[in-house]
Amino acid sequence: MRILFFNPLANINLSSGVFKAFYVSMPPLWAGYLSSIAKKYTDEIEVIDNSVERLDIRGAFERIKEFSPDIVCISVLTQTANFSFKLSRAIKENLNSFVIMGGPHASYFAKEIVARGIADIVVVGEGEETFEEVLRNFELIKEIKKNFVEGDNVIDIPGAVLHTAQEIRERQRIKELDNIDFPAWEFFEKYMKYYKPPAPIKPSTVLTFLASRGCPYSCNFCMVQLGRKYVIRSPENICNEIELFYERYKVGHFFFCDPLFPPSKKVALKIFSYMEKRGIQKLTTWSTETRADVIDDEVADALKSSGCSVVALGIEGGDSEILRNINKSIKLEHVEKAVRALKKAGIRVMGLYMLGTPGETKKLSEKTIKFARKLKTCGAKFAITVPYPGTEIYEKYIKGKYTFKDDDWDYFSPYISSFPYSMEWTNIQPYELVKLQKKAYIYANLHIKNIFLFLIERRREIIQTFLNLLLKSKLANKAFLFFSKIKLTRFSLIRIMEKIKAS
Ligand code: B12
Ligand code: SF4
Repeated sequence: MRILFFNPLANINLSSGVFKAFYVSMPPLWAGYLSSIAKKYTDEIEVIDNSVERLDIRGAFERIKEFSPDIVCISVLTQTANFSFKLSRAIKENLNSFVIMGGPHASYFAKEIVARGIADIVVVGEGEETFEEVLRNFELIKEIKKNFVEGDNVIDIPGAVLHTAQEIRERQRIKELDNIDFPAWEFFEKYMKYYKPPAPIKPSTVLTFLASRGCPYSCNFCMVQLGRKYVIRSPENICNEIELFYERYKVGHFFFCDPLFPPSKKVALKIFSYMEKRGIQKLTTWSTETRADVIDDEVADALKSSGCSVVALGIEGGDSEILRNINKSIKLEHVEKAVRALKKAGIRVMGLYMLGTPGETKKLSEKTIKFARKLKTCGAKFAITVPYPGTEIYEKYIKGKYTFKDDDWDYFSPYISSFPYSMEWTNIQPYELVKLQKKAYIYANLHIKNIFLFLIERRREIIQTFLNLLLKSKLANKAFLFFSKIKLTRFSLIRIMEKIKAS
C-alpha cells in the first residue's frame, strides 16, 4: 500500500504586502502523527510539504502521479480548501488513488465533501484512531465504495464519513496521549533545512510539538479543532520526545502548537520543574502559547528554567468591552501582570491581537493598538477577525447567508484586504480595518529594541534577501553593465600600453 501525505499551502500571494514575507514553513504535525500510524501498515510512504515546495496544482498533481499512491492524505484548512479540492479532483479524475481528507475545514464540511465526490473519505476531528481503523479496513472499504448502493450501510467507522447517506458517529477523544507514537519526522528529513521558526524566535533548526490537546474555553472567534476537552501528556513523555529529536536532528527550537500550554499554574510548576531536572534547558529552547491569566512570577521563572524562550499570549483586545464581546474571560490587568512577569524572567513575549471583533468600533480598535504599544512586547501580531466555519461568529453571522464558491475560501485570511462576506458583526468598514491593521503593526512593533534585535538576529537572511533582490533588479543589471564596461576599458588600456611598449 503506497500512502502519500500532502500538506497544502494557503494562497499567500493574496496576502497584503509584507505579510507574504512573514510566512514561515514548519513541519506539519498532522502529517507527522499520521505517518507514524501509516508506517505500521506500509513502508511505502511519501510526503510532499507544499509550504516548502510551493507547487501549483499541475505541479502538485505531477509529483503525486510520479509516486502513484493508493491513498493520498490531505489536511484542509479553510484557506487551503480551494487548492485542496481542485487537486483532489485532478487526482480522482486521472489516477486510481483514494483521497482521504481531514483537518478543520474538511471536518466541518465532511458530508458535503464526500457528497460532492471531492474526497472518498473525510476524517472528522482528532485523526489517529479513525485513520488507523480506515487503514486496517482499507481493502474492504475500497470494495464497498466500488459497489456502493444508496441505502447500504455496511461499514461504519466512528469519526469518518465514507458515503453520502451516512450520519457521522462521533469518536471519543484519545484519553491517554502518552500512548500515541511520536511524529514520524524521518519522512520529513528532506525538508528540515527549509523549516524556520517565526520571529521573535531566534533562527535555528525547528520542530513542531504538541504537549496537550483541546481547550475548555469558548472564545467566539475560535474553533478548537481537537475539542473542548483538555488532555495533556505526562512530563516524562514530553521530555522523551524532546530528547529523542534533539539527539537525532540537533533541534535548536521546539515550537509548541498547543492552543493552551501550560493550562494552569499547578500543571505548569509540575511539568517545568521536571523538565528542568531532565536538563531540557541545556539542550534546546522552546516556545508556547497560553492565556495571560496562567502566568505569574513563579510560572514565568519556571518557564525560563525549563528552556522556554518565547511565550505568545492570546491578548486579542486592548479594552475590557472587546474581551467581554469575544467571551475571552480575561482581564487587562492579567495581561499586564503576565507581560511584566515574563519580561522579568527574561522570556520574550509575542502579543496576539485581533481587529474587527464583534461589536468593535474604530475607537475600540485604536485602544487595542495603544495597549499593544504600551506593553512593548518583542512582537505584536494583529489578525483581522475571520469567521472560520465552526466558530460562533460563523454560525451567527455567516451560515445560510452566502453560497460560497470554492475560490472564496482563499480569502478567509486574517492578512488580506478583500472579503467574500460582509462583516455584519462590526461597523468598521473593511478598508478601514486593513488600514488599522497596517498602522497597528508599525505602531506596536517599531520600537528601537525590536528593530535592533531583528537586525542582529536575522542579519544573514536580510543580507541574503538584499542580494537576491539586487541580482534580480534593474539596478543589478546596470551595475553589471557598468562593471563590464570598466573591464573593457581596462582591457583596452592594457592593449594600448602593450602597443606603446612594442613601439
Ligand atoms: C501551528 C499552526 C500553524 C503553523 C503551521 C506550522 C506547521 N506546519 O505545523 C503556521 C504558523 C505556519 C500556520 C499558518 C497558518 N495557519 Co495555522 N495553526 C497552527 C495551530 C496553532 C496548530 C496546528 C497543529 O499543528 N495542530 C496539531 C495537529 C496534530 O492537529 P491538526 O492539524 O488539527 O490535525 C489533527 C486532526 O485535525 C486530524 N487531521 C488533520 N489533517 C488531517 C488529514 C487527514 C488525511 C486525516 C485523516 C486527519 C487529519 O488528525 C490530526 C491528528 O489528530 C492551529 C491552531 C490549533 N491550536 O490547532 C492553527 C490553525 C490551524 N491555523 C489557522 C490558520 C488560519 C492559518 C493560516 C491560514 C493563517 C495565515 N493566513 O497566515 C496559515 C496557513 C497555513 C498553510 N498551510 O498554508 C487556523 C485554521 C482555521 C481554519 N478553519 O482553517 C487555525 C485553526 C488557528 C485559528 N485561527 O483558529 N499555522
Ligand atoms: S482562543 Fe485560545 S483560549 Fe479561546 S477558545 Fe481558542 S484556544 Fe481556547
